[in-house]
This record gives sequence, C-alpha cells and structure tokens, in this order.
Amino acid sequence: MSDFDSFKSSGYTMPRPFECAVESDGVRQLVFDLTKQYLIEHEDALPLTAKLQLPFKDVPPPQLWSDIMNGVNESSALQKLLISPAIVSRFRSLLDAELEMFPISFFRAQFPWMERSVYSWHQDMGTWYASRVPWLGRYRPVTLWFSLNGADQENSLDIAVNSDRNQLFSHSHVPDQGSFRAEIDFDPEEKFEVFVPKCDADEGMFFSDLCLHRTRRGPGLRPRYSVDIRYYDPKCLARPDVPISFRLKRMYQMLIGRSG
Ligand SMILES: O=C(O)CCC(=O)C(=O)O
Repeated sequence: MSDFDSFKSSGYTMPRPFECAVESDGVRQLVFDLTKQYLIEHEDALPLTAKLQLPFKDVPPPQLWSDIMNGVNESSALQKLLISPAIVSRFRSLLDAELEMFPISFFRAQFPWMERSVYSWHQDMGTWYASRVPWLGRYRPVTLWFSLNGADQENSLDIAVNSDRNQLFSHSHVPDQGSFRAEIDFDPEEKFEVFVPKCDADEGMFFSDLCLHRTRRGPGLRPRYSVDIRYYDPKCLARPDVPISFRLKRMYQMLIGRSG
C-alpha cells in the first residue's frame, strides 16, 4: 500500500528509509560530541550511527539530557535536516499540496530512566491546541517521526491504529513536558489495534495529528534519538470535534496569553 493510501485509511504509514544521511549525520555528530564521554568504551572507528546505539556506562547526570535537547534543538544541523529535499519531497507526495513547515518540529532524546522523556497516550494536536499561539490549532500538520539511531519493539512507539476519527480529546498538563496527556476514559490497547514500529536509523513514519500514540519506554541505559518533523497544508483547516471543556480552556489561555 502507498504511504498516501495507508495514511488516509489508518492515520499512519509504515517506517521507510529517507535518503538524507548527510543532513542526519550532522545531527548525529552533535549528539555524539555531547554524549561520548558517558558512553561505554568503544572504537573510534565505529560508524556514527553505531556509536549512537551504544548504551551509557552509567546513568549520566540529568543535565546531559537538557544539554542535548537544547543544543540540538537550537542547532543549524537540525534546521538542515528539517528542510532536507528527501524529507520535504516525501511530505509533498503525501499531502499533495503547497507546504509550510509547522513551527513545532523537535529533536527528542528518549532516556528510559528519565520520566520527562517518556510520553503517555496523546494526540499531537492536543499538545498545542490550547497553547498561547492560537493559529497553531487551525491547521492539520502531519508528523514524520524520524529515527536517528534506530528503534525496536522495546523502545519505539505505540500507535493506536485508526484512532484518527476527527475527534480531539482534552489534554492535560504533564510536569516538565507540556499538554501531553489525553484525558480518555478507555484503554487504547483495548479499543484499537496497536502498531509498534521497528526502524533503522534514517527511517521514519508519518502519522496524523489526531492519531493516539505514546512512547515505549526502552530497557537499560540505551538512548533513543528521533526528530518530530511537521509540515502542513495552509489551505487545509482543522475542524475536529473538541469537548467543550477543552474549547473553553483554549479560549481562556488565549485570553490570559499563557500556554496550558
Ligand atoms: O518520541 C517519542 O517517544 C514520542 C514523541 C511524541 O509523541 C511527540 O513528540 O509528540
């Protein structure tokens, strides 16, 4: 099935490779430079991707996570990856439209022992719908979850298949994360089939802004690095069903000019 057909029918696509190793190596090098002193012993000659798959010797200082997140998210290397032709052209064929980059496109370091890097069930739109930037909730960006060092069934994501039903659930605030918890009164694992992607470095999958998903917390001291890359069609407006309480929260946040 093509990406387009699978996205339309189930709200996500299978992981596939992207030809952007030059750009993603720029990001990998930055991550490696920041983490190398904390990794288990290794040969210098090891390929960069393999270096990023090494576990840490020990739990590194918590500041390391913030340093990587800030260092990479503010880097020109990440910007180059976000606009790499291989990535933009795949968004274009998926959306078949003029595209704009959505301003929320983040590098993520998943350290299994760090609660703040493990996200529970949420829809991406729920994380920005009630933010202080009202225009974000007007569009339907698609997320490309792009892997920098591979992910397997232990440490990737749970994707609730067919959970994109034009319904946005209320989302509540999670300390140190943001509006990342869907307020749902059902267990997505009981209601939906759950797809757990497995991918190599430089592979990625698309999913919709209303698709329920969560982090799978990996084992041990092995980090997982990914980038959420988002583009949207400015002609396609979001019209999901939203509970009145979440609509009111959005109005309130807009009035007081704070994010929720
Ligand atoms: O990479 C992850 O574990 C989850 C990221 C995610 O769901 C998000 O940023 O919306």
